[in-house]
Amino acid sequence: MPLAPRRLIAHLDMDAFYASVELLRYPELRGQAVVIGGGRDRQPALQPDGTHHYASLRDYAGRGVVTTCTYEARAFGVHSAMGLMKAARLAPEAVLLPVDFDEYRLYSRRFKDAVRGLAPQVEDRGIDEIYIDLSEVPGAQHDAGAAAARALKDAVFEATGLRCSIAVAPNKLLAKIGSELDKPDGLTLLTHADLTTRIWPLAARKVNGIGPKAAEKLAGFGLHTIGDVAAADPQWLLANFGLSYGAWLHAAAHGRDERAIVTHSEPKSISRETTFERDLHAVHDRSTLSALFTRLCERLAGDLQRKGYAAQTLGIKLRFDDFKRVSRDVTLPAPIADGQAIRHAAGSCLKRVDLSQRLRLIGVRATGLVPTSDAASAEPQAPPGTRAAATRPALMTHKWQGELPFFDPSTKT
Ligand code: TTP
Ligand code: MG
Ligand code: MG
Repeated sequence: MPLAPRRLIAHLDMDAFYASVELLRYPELRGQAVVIGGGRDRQPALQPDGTHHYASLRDYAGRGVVTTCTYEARAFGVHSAMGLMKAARLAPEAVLLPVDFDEYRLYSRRFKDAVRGLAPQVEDRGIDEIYIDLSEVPGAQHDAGAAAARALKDAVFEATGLRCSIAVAPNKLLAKIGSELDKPDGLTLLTHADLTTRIWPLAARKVNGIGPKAAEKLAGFGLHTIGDVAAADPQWLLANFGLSYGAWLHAAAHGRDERAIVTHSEPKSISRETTFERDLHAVHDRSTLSALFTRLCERLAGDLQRKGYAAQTLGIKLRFDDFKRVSRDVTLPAPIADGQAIRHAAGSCLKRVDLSQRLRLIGVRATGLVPTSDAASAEPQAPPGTRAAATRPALMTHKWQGELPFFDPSTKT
């Protein structure tokens, strides 16, 4: 029987991700200290001569924080989550750019697609990082994944113009630590033999799973590095950190981690929201609101159906003209995915809110998602009962009697 291939797990993390995406748009800022933070109203002004006028960090006043920054800004000590005012003292000359999540999401999708094109076993870990199982990628076993990692970096650059750092290791834990070791533009190969030299000297906090609290507690016992934790008596760890976390600490510090790559994850919620161009009132703008709300529900239904889910719980979110937020939800006897049913359920939530104030924003959210079976979604005649429940849910937490505040669900909009 052939031997099982050695596990080769890569962790890929984009370099200064948001800042690097901004540099694609403003290439003249390359090489400069650039800090990302603050709202959309701080877009660089386009001058008549076609150049941009950038906001300088020194002029910033407010309570915003640094989202991320270029490596040039990091050289001054600036880092993510630092107050912008403090950052301005460290790097007054830095350029301040606002965040643009839509753009980052677009590039996130692009780099992930580029990776999947070469290595399909990908686990999504957020906007700028992924794990990739390279164990079965052709040739990877011959050079510990070096050529595959190189090819991934090139593919990401070709698809996005962005650099990333990759580490290939025997497991996720070591790969995650490794991708930071040679940032930016790093390519790091780690084996268990590197544990003592490259991993043990690092701060315990570098282990994904040792958060600030655990790190503080460890430090209280004089355990600062991963090596310190590795050297600690395992029984002592169990006694002080609990059976499960203590055992995990011991294994992690020794570089042991058997977790598989999870290529498919179920979304926790799907939502849609809209901010109005002008604040709307439930009575005075009844028909406009009703139409917008129906449309929102239909779009949510479209999202659910496209992704193959039905929702057990439906919720609404409102923001009023004074920015106060309110949310309500309702749990249904059977999951729904149909626009009309969603509209009914969302309408019932709305009825439970005092709507005397003007609204800025309205949102609908589906949670308790259950995958609709292929058969049910392909077959228009779903089993009896399912469909009836789907179009007219009997609500568990709220009854339908009485008048709805500003729209009648039967009104066509
Ligand atoms: P990171 O990967 O932690 O940081 P980075 O990509 O900016 O820099 P590098 O990996 O080269 O060290 O985070 C990815 C993005 O997530 C980052 O560009 C901005 C965002 N982010 C926040 O919004 N808040 C934070 O506190 C951090 C750390 C990141
Ligand atoms: Mg990153
Ligand atoms: Mg990251």
